[in-house]
Amino acid sequence: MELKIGRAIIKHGLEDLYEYSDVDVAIVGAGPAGLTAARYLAERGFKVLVFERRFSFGGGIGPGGNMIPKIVVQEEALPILKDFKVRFKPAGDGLYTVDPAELIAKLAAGAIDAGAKIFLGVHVDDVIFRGDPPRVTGLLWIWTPIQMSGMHVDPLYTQAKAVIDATGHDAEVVSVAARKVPELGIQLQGEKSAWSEVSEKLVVEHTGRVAPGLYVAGIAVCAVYGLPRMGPIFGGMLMSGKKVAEVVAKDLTEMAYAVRA
Ligand code: 48F
Repeated sequence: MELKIGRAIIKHGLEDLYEYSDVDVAIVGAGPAGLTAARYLAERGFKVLVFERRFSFGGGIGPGGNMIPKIVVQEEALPILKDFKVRFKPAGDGLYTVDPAELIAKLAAGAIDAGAKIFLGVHVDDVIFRGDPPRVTGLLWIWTPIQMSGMHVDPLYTQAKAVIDATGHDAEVVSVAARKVPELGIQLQGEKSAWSEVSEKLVVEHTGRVAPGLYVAGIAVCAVYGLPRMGPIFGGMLMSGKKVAEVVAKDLTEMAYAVRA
């Protein structure tokens, strides 16, 4: 029996790793922005892979507001909650509260049911770039426990037509690209202190392409463009995830036409 269990895991697990070493879109981070983007891209027919460093979904959703188990979403983002069948309760002034566990579960299920693949326990370490002018063409990744051990183990590659940084406050993928591929011309501005209503709008406005092949969504947008942060209000994260999906879908469709022409 043990032989069969082990072989089932190795065979099917390695088949998945092989299959997803080449994707249309690689999203880093299974927080609200990454999962929302994954769903809207996968349902358009793109091959989507999400890398998540932890062994769980949801990023910053789980702790609610300073551990009180509710998060807030504003009216403009309700259509996204409805797409994912997430329930909400009016709190006045165009604000609604949502249960964090329900939001995590339904965002993840929505992304997976739309066809996105999620690999848990993966730390994305670096980008791959090609060409002059340069374009980001993929990622280097390593299992999180290996990364945490501090031992030098060479990572593996994933090729992607588009990479989305949805890594949260530190914008880890854009940061490494800015530092190690200066030819991309990325200048990280650093996140500013809180001004929630302004930042919720600016995050969505600035969501999109940072450099050829590289996109940013969610709170990582603040670190890239020097925008104020917000607190436990998540409508901007959901709308940013949806917007980056639209931008990437448009770019990849245009790329496909250009190749065929
Ligand atoms: O932090 P996170 O939830 O980012 P988000 O989707 O949403 C931000 C909100 O949670 C909150 C906020 C809203 O008002 O301010 O902070 O923009 O999710 C980011 C996910 O990316 C993973 C991390 O574990 C988290 O689940 N992550 C970060 N760096 C890496 C990574 C990495 N290098 N490789 C893989 N996963």
